[in-house]
Parts: sequence; C-alpha cells; structure tokens
Amino acid sequence: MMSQEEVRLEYLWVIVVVSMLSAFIVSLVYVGVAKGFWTPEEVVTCDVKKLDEFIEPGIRELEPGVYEVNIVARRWFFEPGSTQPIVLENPRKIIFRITSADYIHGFEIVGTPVNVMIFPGYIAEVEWIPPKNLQGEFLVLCNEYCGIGHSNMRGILIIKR
Ligand SMILES: [Cu+2]
Repeated sequence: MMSQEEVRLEYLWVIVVVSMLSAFIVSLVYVGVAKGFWTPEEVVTCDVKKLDEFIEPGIRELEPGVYEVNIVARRWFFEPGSTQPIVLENPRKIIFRITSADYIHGFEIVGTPVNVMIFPGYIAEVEWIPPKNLQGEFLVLCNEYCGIGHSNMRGILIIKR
C-alpha cells in the first residue's frame, strides 16, 4: 500500500516526465516550422561513373532571383564553392542540387538552415528561400568526415544585394 506522500511523489514525477516530453516535442516543432529546418526535399539517383550526364557544376538563373546551383562534392572540394565562390545576386530562392563523386560528404552553409548529407549515387535537392536582407559571405563546410583532407574541405557562398 502506497502512503499519501508516495502517491503525491508518483504524480509529481508523472508531471515532470510529461512536461519534459512536451518541451522536446514543442522545440522540435518550433525548429521545424518557425526556423525552417527541414530534411532534404528530394533525392534523385545518378550514376557516379557518368556524372557529366546527370549534373553540370555551376549556377543557372532559372528566372530572375531564382537560382539553381549544381554542385559536385569530391575529396576535398566543392565545385563550385571551393574551386570558385558561389556568387548570387539578389536571390529570392536557391535550389541546390548536390552530389558526390566519391564518398559521403556534408554540405553545410554555416549560419543558415542549409545542411545536408551528400551520397555518391544520389543528387540531394534542397530549396532555400534566404531572408530578404541576408547578404555577405558564408562559409560552406563538409561536416561528414571524408578522409585526410576533410578539415580543409570548404567553400564560399556570396550573396549580393
Ligand atoms: Cu568531409
């Protein structure tokens, strides 16, 4: 038989556990909805041996302010990104299409919600609508350990307004 005090403690712990779980769920929903952190929108397969047929590294302006940025990640650089900076003028929407030529890499634009794993054989498509006043130089990092040159695998994104 539980004493009155023990019953009270049981209820207290139920309340503690339920409120912690609620806090976790609320923070997940907040980060997803308010901050716009989503998983990659779409993943398309490609043949690593014939990459040229699937992706042409570079920037294409699909319509004014809407850019498609095609990137090939390989040990240990992004093309474009590391080979030359990715420069975008007044972007409203950026569609990144990224694949790897050799190994699992990461593509993270530091300080933005863009952060995706890059697998050979798949093209990761990520859509990003940058805030209207966002401009400057952004560091692009590989955040998946990919070998001896990993720590130097970086690129630059420049947004001009
Ligand atoms: Cu890496």
